[in-house]
Amino acid sequence: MTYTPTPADKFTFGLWTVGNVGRDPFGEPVRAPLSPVEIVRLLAEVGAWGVNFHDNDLVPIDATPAERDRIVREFRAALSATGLVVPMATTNLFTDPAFKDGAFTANDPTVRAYALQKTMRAIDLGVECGATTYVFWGGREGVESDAAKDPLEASKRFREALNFLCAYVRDQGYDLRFALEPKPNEPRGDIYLATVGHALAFITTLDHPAMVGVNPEVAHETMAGLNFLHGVAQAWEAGKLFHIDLNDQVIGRYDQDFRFGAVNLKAAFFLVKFLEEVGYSGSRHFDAHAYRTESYEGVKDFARGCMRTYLILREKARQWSADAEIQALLADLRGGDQSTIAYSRGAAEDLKARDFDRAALGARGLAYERLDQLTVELLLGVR
Ligand code: DIG
Ligand code: MN
Ligand code: MN
Repeated sequence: MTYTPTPADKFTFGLWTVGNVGRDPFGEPVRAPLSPVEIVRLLAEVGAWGVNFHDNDLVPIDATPAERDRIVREFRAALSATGLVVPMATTNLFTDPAFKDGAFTANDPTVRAYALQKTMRAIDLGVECGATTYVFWGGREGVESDAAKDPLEASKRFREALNFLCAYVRDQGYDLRFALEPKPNEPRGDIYLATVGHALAFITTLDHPAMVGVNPEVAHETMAGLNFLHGVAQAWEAGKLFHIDLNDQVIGRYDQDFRFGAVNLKAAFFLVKFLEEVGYSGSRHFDAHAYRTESYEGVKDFARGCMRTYLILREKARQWSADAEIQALLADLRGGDQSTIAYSRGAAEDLKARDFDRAALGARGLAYERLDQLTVELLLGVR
């Protein structure tokens, strides 16, 4: 196995990921900025399939229409020359000071209107470059103090904005689906729609819920102390896993956006196993960046590492499913009558009358230690 990425693997990176210049709250940039064209070429060199962007990753917020057209023309020429595609686009509604109190949920109605304008223009740009998924990460949609904003009013504003933008996409006839990306906090003290669960519930309240899904991110659910796979599985079951942001994160820390698999290999393994087993066909998007210590050669190591780890874990998942001892344990654990009890009055009466040997139910050893150790040993390469 060479673990070399191919277009069929659908690995994507945002312009902002490998283009991250290493600025952090305590330090200035350590890497010179790369142009969108240079980033496309870097991603082609490491074997990515696609590239995503926020509007202002590609077109500076104060660019003239002529500059915008030139930048887009050069970017699309680089895409044609390298074969990279643009599956996803999104709006930067979090950097400019105008959005310091949020965009769609800002208390100032003029800010909310400007956010809609900026998003419509960014949607046009994304569609022009071929995007079919549009992500909404509400990085500033939140509060430091609940004195500042009524959560019910904020939810109503968020809904109105998404309903307006869904109607815009339908009116334009765009082939575009929206994916909400939850995060519990940072940069705001608390961010609305904090987890996948919050977002899935919110989607049901929209005018066009079929157009809207989720874009779960490993680091964000992990920051909330949650099991990322469980949120992804619930989104998948609901038909709402429209996109996914892969990276890694130490629980309880700021958003680290580490290289995929850099922290919790077992969690990454079960995630890859799930995505491959259910046949997830969307982008494998790495929303992550290299350590601040790295040169651009290190950034390429970062990007290659994200993809290699995914491919290695995909192969490990195949081994796990073919491992006779693991599968025998699973057969034993999951064996027996698994049929569901469909309700009928007779079924209810039979169940109420049934004798259970509660002691026997509690006495059985389930061999999860053996099963997990075999999994760990497979991941450690000794099986
Ligand atoms: C941060 O995790 C967010 C932004 O980078 C972007 O809006 C979204 C798309 O990956 N993720
Ligand atoms: Mn993140
Ligand atoms: Mn993300």
